[in-house]
Amino acid sequence: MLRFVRSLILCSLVSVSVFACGGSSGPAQIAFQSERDGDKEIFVMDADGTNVRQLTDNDDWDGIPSWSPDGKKIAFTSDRDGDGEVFVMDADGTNVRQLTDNDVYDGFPSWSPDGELIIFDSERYGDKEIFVMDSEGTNVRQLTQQGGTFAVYKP
Ligand SMILES: [Ca+2]
Ligand SMILES: [Ca+2]
Ligand SMILES: [Ca+2]
Ligand SMILES: [Ca+2]
Repeated sequence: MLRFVRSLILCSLVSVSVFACGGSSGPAQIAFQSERDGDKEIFVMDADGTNVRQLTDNDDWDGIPSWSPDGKKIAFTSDRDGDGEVFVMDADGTNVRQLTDNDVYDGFPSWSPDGELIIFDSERYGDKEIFVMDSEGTNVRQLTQQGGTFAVYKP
């Protein structure tokens, strides 16, 4: 019986720890876009609306944030190079990397549940279609042929 109770306690501890480590290793957080500084920027706040932090800061359009499943990165859309591109940054706003690079709209990124892939919209061949790429921006494949946008993975 004692052993059973011990394993129950251990299980609870492990569950709590996994839960706390999952997502963003801490309290639940929310990423969002806001125009409060005059143009669109990405912000993060705690789930109760407190502790708001601004992650992007420029005069361009930054929005449509998407958390990586491990909570460590945020993919987003920005037109800072003149048209929409998909970018990814660390969850504190540092280490910004551009994943797409062309002269037409790319945006609305969404992470696959395993964190390996990002789906997004692109007008690179005309109408908006859904594409997928590795989370480093390589190996781009087109998924739709007859138009598509705002794609999201099932969790
Ligand atoms: Ca700004
Ligand atoms: Ca901005
Ligand atoms: Ca683009
Ligand atoms: Ca561009």
